[in-house]
Amino acid sequence: MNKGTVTAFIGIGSNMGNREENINKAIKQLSETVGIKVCAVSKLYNTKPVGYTEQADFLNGAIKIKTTLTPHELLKACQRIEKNLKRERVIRWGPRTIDLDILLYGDCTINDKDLIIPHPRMHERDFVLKPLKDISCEE
Ligand code: GSY
Repeated sequence: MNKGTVTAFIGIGSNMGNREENINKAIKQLSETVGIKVCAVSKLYNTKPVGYTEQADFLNGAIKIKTTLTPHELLKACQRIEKNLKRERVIRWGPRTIDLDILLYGDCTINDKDLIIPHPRMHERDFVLKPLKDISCEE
């Protein structure tokens, strides 16, 4: 990618249906999105649900991308992929086929009604930090 390209990290998780397949489909759709190049994908970890605990275990990972999209364009792309994979918000913190969270976007900080970057709870979530560590040092 050319000038104006930013490195960003996305957290990914699923705890409904075929979790690994959902995650792989989401990564494929990310990589097929104009303006996004997937550079690294972490290992996937089976994790106990945090917050609302009466739900199935999650499979969690992290993805490093290079992107020419703005943070809000990237958010829209993630939301489109969640919708394609039939994510439904039945219970607020409840089960989901796929969850894509922008964790970091270059050295940007954003705090508006739609988007907070860095992700406000990433530092307290092992299911985010562990996969992020897998890929954070790769160039
Ligand atoms: O915020 C992401 C959705 N989520 C998760 C998750 O992805 N993994 C685990 N282990 N617990 C979670 N609780 C929520 S909400």
